[in-house]
Amino acid sequence: MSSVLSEPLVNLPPQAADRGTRIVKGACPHDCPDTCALRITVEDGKVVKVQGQPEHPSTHGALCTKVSRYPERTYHAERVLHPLKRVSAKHEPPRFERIGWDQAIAEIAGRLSAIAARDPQAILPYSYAGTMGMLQGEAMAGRFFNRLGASCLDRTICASAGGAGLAATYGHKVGMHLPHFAESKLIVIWGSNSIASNLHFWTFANQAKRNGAKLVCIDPRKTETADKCHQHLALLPGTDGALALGLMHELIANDWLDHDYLFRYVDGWDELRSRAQAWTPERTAAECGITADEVRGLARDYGTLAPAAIRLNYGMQRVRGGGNAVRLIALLPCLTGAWRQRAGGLLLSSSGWFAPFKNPALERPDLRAGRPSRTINMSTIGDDLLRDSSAAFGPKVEALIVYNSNPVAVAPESPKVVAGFERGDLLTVVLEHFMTDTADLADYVLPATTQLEHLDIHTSYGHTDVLVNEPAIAPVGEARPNTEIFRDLAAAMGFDEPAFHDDDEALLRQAFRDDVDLAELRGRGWFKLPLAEAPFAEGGFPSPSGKADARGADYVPNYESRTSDPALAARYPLAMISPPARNHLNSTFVNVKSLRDIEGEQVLEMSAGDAAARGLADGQLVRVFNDRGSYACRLDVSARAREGVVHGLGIWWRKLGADGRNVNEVTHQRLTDLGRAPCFYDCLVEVSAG
Ligand SMILES: Nc1nc2c(c(=O)[nH]1)N[C@H]1C(S)=C(S)[C@@H](COP(=O)(O)OP(=O)(O)OC[C@H]3O[C@@H](n4cnc5c(=O)[nH]c(N)nc54)[C@H](O)[C@@H]3O)O[C@H]1N2
Ligand SMILES: Nc1nc2c(c(=O)[nH]1)N[C@H]1C(S)=C(S)[C@@H](COP(=O)(O)OP(=O)(O)OC[C@H]3O[C@@H](n4cnc5c(=O)[nH]c(N)nc54)[C@H](O)[C@@H]3O)O[C@H]1N2
Ligand SMILES: [Mo]
Repeated sequence: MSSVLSEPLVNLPPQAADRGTRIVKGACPHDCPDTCALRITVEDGKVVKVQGQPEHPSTHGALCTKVSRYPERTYHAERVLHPLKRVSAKHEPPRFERIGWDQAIAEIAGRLSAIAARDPQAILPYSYAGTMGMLQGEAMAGRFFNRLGASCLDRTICASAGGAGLAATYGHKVGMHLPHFAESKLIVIWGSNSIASNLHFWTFANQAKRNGAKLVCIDPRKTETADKCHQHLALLPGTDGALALGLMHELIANDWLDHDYLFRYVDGWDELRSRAQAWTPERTAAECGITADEVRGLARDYGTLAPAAIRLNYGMQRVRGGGNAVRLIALLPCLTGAWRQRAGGLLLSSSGWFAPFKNPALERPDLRAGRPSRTINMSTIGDDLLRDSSAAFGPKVEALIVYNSNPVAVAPESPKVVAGFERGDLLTVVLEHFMTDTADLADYVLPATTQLEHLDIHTSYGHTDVLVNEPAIAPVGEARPNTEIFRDLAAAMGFDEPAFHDDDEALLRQAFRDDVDLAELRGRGWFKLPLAEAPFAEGGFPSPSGKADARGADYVPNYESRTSDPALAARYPLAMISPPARNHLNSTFVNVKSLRDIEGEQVLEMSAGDAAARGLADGQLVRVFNDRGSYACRLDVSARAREGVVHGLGIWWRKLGADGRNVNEVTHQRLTDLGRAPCFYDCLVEVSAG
């Protein structure tokens, strides 16, 4: 075995006769705020180890359990290694035959061309963040669908309520810089299980804790993060906006306000102040299902400890009022002037910091050439696949091209999603690594490369570095990068614009404007954006007025709760949330055995009181149900659950569930107040013996 080769060789393409040991610079592709820099060890053409880059500041040499198992996923015995064509009917158990790439591309291009000749808007792309890479995400796919004139997809399934709330308040998705949390004196971890889903933030929070900071966790579930905080407020799901108003009430009553900051840098303060004055600690406590003393205590900490930082995360915006809740919480640091210090303020997403550096033409919207672009919301795919053509809706969806997503498992209200995917007249093409629930319902499955096999470039929504991912190995089997598959389809459909001849190296060069130094990026593995330390110390928000906007922000209660719909709550008294399981990444990794073994099986956490009231025992099989559907899982009677709230930890592949279903069987497709996002955690259910 030869020794580890030094830096300059990292950019060499993987060779077929790849001998010796190489270290390759990579980036974690997953939908997670951490976007870690990877150090990939390749021996004789095979990846033997994936580690965190020790030199990358936030990765700091450490990876989560999931991604350190990346080789197990890439070399998994069940990887899809060649194109597959369906030979069974959609409603029958899936059977596929192996076909060659030429046949697959020719047949798919032929069928898409025939549909496009009638109306290209009957074709819909469906993708999310299976990889967050800019190239294997939308760079070439966007060009293809723009040139085709296909329907557009509104990518709302995760973060668009919070994103819209943040943008309505600050003008963009911007916030504190990650490392500065280490210097805070109070950190409020709000709607986030950081230890499970934002581990590299937790490192900084822990540093602050060791330096004497107080940590408070606001989460209906007593998570592993709550265990490690000084205080945990277990509010009812969807009541965060009320809590924010209750805190404002106390900040006003005790004059813990930065009047100068409010006067200079906030629009609509008078209106917000009068709204907040109606939210006494008692009223707030009643709405949130906590005590008035908890409201007062948190307000005192927030008003008197400095610098005070809030780590908001997307867990709290998956409810009807998610957008307004984010607006109200994002205004808290404007009331106290916490923004004046770099270790004060708030972070929900840092993704807006990248916007001025990106090339807006990468996906070539000009190729649409003025043709109409009907937009379909990915969160209502269940309803939309079942719709006929109409003047309001436009053409019926006849073809669906799915990549970087597993909608049959992750989209709300699965009974409708499955019925849509089972339509005999729907052409479904799925680009995948594995036979997911969605691939099982495809007409064609095309094998895609994993992050170890392709080039990519990454931004982040939790830090502010650009990362490169160099290919470490040649594609496994006949897998091709998404970019190549869309180039092949474009060629077969006769799209001959130069944009379709750009290879991945060319795409990488086009991803950013000139102010990102590609030599530095590829030499070191990452590029740090040049940004101000305390971005809003003197206002300067990226909003039209430069001020934070408080106008119209108000509490919006859930669709489904005991106060907003008492009749429904009488039949389905339990509020169900379905947050991520620590060892899965959405529905990714569920099929990696070592990780699935840690999670065991699909469980529902319930408090001892709620279990006793239903005569249910720990470990038994139960049925979770409402008017939309039901699924079976194992009951975990747990101190992590408060009374009245149950947790269906997600997101399992349906086919690995006890009865072939998962949590989304009971979630609904109604949308949030802002951002047209799903309300996964705004959901009432009942539970009985299975
Ligand atoms: N291990 C792991 N990491 C992940 C993921 C994963 O599946 N597994 N998913 C990734 C993705 S896609 C995302 S979007 C990110 C961020 O994803 P987030 O959704 O922020 O993930 P969590 O940190 O689990 O935060 C959810 C937390 O919010 C809590 N919560 C639920 N409802 C409410 C509510 O109404 N109010 C409040 N205050 N809290 C509530 C849940 O109990 C849970 O602990 O995480 C990413 N990281
Ligand atoms: N009930 C409930 N439902 C939820 C959530 C919840 O908390 N509760 N969370 C929601 C959230 S926050 C999100 S972000 C969504 C996530 O939904 P999705 O974005 O669909 O995420 P995954 O389920 O991880 O599926 C991603 C798929 O992309 C594939 N993939 C990865 N890399 C590549 C690649 O390079 N090429 C191709 N072709 N495929 C690739 C993976 O194999 C995987 O099957 O789910 C949402 N659904
Ligand atoms: Mo997400």
